[in-house]
Amino acid sequence: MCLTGNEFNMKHQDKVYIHVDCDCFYAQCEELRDGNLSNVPLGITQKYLIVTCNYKARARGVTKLMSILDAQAKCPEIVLVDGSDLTPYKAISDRIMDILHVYGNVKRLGCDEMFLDVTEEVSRRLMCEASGAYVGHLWVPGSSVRQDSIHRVMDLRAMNDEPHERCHDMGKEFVEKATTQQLYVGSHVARDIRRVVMSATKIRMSAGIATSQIMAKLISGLHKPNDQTILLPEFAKDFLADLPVRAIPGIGAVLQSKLAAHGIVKVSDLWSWSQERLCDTFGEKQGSFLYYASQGMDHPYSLMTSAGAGGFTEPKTISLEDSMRTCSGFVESKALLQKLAPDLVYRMYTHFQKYGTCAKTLTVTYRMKEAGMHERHACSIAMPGRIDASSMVESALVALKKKLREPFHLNLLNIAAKNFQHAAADSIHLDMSHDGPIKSKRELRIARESETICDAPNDNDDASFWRDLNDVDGNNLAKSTKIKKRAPSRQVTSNQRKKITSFFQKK
Ligand code: TTP
Ligand code: MG
Repeated sequence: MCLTGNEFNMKHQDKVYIHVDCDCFYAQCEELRDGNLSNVPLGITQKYLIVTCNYKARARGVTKLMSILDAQAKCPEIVLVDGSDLTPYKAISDRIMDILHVYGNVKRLGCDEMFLDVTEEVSRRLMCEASGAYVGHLWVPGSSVRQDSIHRVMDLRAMNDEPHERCHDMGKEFVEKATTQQLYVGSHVARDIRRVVMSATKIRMSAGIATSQIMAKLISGLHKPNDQTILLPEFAKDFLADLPVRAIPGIGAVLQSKLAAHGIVKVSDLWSWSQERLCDTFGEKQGSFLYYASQGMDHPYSLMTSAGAGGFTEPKTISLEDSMRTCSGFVESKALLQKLAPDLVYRMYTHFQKYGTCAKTLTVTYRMKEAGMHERHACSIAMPGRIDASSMVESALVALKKKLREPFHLNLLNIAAKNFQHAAADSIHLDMSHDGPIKSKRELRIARESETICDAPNDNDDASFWRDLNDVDGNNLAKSTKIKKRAPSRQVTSNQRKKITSFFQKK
């Protein structure tokens, strides 16, 4: 924690990380189910939004998180498939995780993106052969980067191909540097991984290869779809300089506005701030995170550990949430909690089986209807001794009653299991007798769900940046009924959904 940036950088520069991210993930999953969907512009919907779309639809101007209405205006023949049941996507995601383990320690970031520490695999390969050439793309200063859509600051794409003569003409000395060689070999590992995933699951993915996780993630989408990019550490600051701070994974809307209040808009604006000043202004955890991130380095907290079964890093939080137009009073809150709780119990159960730990704290987070979209309030309570859906609902209500007085109107409710501690199997009372996960999920149409991998400073986690983004259009909620009626969407029936689920599980 007290290492200076340079000391830390020197210690970690010999690492090789690959960040992989599936291309239009839900859309690819649906195309696998029904091959005909590959030939048409396809949008996957949740509520009133296109959560993703295939690249045919993107070529027509449709983007992730566009409203259905806007997407239909851009591309009237778009085929829409409801993507609110995440079960088939999770099944495919799990299969990809299993494959990646062969190549090194893996950390799951979201359902379609993972980090791999391939340092050992690279060293093994380097012992046999040096690599004079990389595969895929190499980012060099001077290549421009653009934001893929107005809704997603962090989705970066290369504007033009890198000037090839510059990549290949960087000098023998440069190419022979140990880090360059490692990353070049890393690019071969990334290509192999993408090929194996493709042949085993038919899913295309893109990758970023760098000496830090943060840079690997930032560059992995530059040449989407189905391609990969290397970033050498000496170019990290050139790459970062003009990026808006919000593009940094871990900087959510809340932190972005705090930074803006201090005149920090671009990443390079952070460079004139010392680590001490950042910590004094934004707090120890957030300040040091900002310092490392602005240099393109991983914060020590976020580094991959081999903790957890099979090399998985144990999630620190399991949370489920739903947003709605209005949820008024405790009776309606209870009804909503009753929908969320069974799935949380199920997730705690699978978590316990995998890691042998059980959450001690239950946190309920809510957003008042009249409040700004990033203004959330949280209240916590001890996890009930016997963990079943109804006692979880009762505990959550007790927590809410400490904070709220009727009348009140919410438009978002989240319940989270936190503070996981080791527990003996006979001391845990997890009862799922009321609801199985599939049943609850189908009924629920959970807007989003998340497993937060690391304890992140405030809004510094992937789940929250998805959440924030989905909320960007939150004030369009009122339109949703109208849209649904007008949309000639090809919705999947529950029978079809059953077939899809068993199809993916068999594969
Ligand atoms: P992304 O990786 O952001 O998107 P993508 O894989 O569809 O497209 P890309 O080629 O640009 O990577 O997210 C993965 C999946 O998560 C996506 O297929 C749909 C879902 N998703 C949400 O449910 N809510 C969101 O806000 C976003 C951005 C994605
Ligand atoms: Mg993706």
